[in-house]
Amino acid sequence: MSTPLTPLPPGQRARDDFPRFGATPYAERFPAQADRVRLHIGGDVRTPLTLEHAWAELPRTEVCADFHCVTTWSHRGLRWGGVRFADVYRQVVLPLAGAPADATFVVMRAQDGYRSSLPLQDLLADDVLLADTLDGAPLPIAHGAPLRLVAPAHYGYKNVKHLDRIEFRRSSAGYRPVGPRFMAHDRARVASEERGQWVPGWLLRCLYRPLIRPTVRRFAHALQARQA
Ligand SMILES: Nc1nc2c(c(=O)[nH]1)N[C@H]1C(S)=C(S)[C@@H](COP(=O)(O)O)O[C@H]1N2
Ligand SMILES: [Mo]
Repeated sequence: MSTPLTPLPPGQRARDDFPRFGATPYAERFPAQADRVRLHIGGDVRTPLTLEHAWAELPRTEVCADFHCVTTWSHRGLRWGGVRFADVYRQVVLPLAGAPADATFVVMRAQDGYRSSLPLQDLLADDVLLADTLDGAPLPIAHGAPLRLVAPAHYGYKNVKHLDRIEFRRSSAGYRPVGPRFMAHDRARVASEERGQWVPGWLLRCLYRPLIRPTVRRFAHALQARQA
């Protein structure tokens, strides 16, 4: 047994591997463009733009963090590399796209059609990264190539892989989260067990746990089939 680190958040159990995982309809979907960053900035901004070549000019950093899936598995000690969300916001989104200060509802969309949202305030935290490397190597397809959000304080479902587009919006009107509404918490903070809405966290733990094994298997098979 290795020495336990800090205790895991409520209801979480450590697993040694870091599986490819997600909402089941996305298991068989893959990014069309996986080897270079191309990020659209839109929503209620003055000038929508695409961040592509300028990506390489942004200040890079690393974040070491545990990863917590809402279905109760956690994988400890990942090392992500990329650019802080806050740096992209301050150096690109505010000055070049002209995001208004009240556009605080942020939608993130992925190449596989997946999407999630977070309040801007949560995304500006110091440990939130737009990551393009994992443990020193380019982000693999399994974990979100070419670019993913890493927000360690929030459940995995907010950590959008294959990130394609970020929208800064004045309101959530017209936005529909992936899956049933009870599964989508606005913030989904791990420490306060915000797994979903209306249904308590302890009940969601019980509902989600049996789904882990079949989901891991389905995502692994889909990746093998794609690579075969
Ligand atoms: N594009 C995309 N991003 C996604 C998902 C997905 O299905 N598609 N699933 C989310 C969920 S529920 C989890 S737990 C994590 C899993 O990340 P991993 O595959 O790197 O373990 O990705 C999140 N981001
Ligand atoms: Mo998840």
